[in-house]
Amino acid sequence: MHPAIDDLEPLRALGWPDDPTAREALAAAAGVRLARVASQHRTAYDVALGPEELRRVQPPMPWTRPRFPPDQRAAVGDWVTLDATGKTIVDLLPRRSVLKRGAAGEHHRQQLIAANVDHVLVVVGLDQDFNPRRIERYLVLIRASGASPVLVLTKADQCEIVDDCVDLLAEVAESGVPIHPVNAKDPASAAVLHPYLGPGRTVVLVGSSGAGKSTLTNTLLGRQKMKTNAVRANDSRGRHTTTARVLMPLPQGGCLIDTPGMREVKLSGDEDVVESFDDIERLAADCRFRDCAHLGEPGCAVRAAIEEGELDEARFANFAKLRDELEAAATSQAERKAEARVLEKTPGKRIKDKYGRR
Ligand SMILES: Nc1nc2c(ncn2[C@@H]2O[C@H](COP(=O)(O)OP(=O)(O)OP(=O)(O)O)[C@@H](O)[C@H]2O)c(=O)[nH]1
Ligand SMILES: [Mg+2]
Ligand SMILES: [Zn+2]
Repeated sequence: MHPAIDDLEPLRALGWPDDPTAREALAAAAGVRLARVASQHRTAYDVALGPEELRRVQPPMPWTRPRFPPDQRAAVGDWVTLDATGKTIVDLLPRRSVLKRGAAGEHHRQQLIAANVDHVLVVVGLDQDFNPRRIERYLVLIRASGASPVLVLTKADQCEIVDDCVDLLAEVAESGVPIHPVNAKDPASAAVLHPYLGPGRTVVLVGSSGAGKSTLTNTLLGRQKMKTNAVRANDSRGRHTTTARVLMPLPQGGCLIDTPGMREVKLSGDEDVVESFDDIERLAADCRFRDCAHLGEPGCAVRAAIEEGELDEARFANFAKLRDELEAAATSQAERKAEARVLEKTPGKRIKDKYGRR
């Protein structure tokens, strides 16, 4: 058993769900103390042991090997157990959810954004940041995460067409995805988000730089913890003020993870694009060909819907783009995994490949 993990109450305040699945996972883990990853550094982690207690710890040896699978190293939000010294991570608990994206660059690598979150709050400014196509991308990523999406439209206090924007997004998001226009600076307005917060719960805020993630974080925390910065007047772009992902306990219990603004919302390869566009999927059932790609085949119900104005052409174009992008990412992902398996079996291979076979 875990002698030091008898008292789970401080951890519940940190978002520990304390349900049978979570307890089972904990019982199966090695290590003597449970903690939650609050931030990541080049080689070390800061973990929280309770709402008031942060500690710098080291990863276990295997994680430091270059070939160790990156998704099996801890990300912000992960639950880990520590050894008897309390200074080294021993085990990573199975994740209930993990939000990831394709890392920036051409290599189709994956980047973990946050683990064990219940809700992903997509923070979008009701200024020039507002872009339904980008929101569609976020929704595809979130669908694959195991967490639920919530759309938070900030700067509602500065926008005159809030209702129109909400209506527009209601067509983009699947039914059931909540949409909340807020003034992120105003606690009374941000209070609509309280149902997603509280003991045993975790939210992560994602969105472009300048959207108001840190402003909202400060308002929900009730203090100015995160630095914020004005956006550029001409295009509403932020200045990438937040530079690292960080998990913070909230006064009402539970945790919130603030993240740096995303320049690119790339698919990781593990998503399912069709699932997120259920309107297109429904139309496709009436296409003449089972495998219709809706690119000009005869008897295509999707093209017909576009011509009749029932389906937004721009939404379809985004769907087609995401579908291609997913295929490319998934192919690279599969190739990388196959290569890793070969390297695993023949440790000298990488060096031989690099310097030429002799
Ligand atoms: N009026 C108004 N201003 C807001 C609102 N939300 C954010 N802002 C302002 O928008 C600017 C950018 O906000 P930040 O919270 O720094 O944005 P961020 O998403 O954290 O940006 P990065 O850290 O760069 O990713 C700040 O000047 C905020 O005061 C809002 O709802 N209403
Ligand atoms: Mg920020
Ligand atoms: Zn078709």
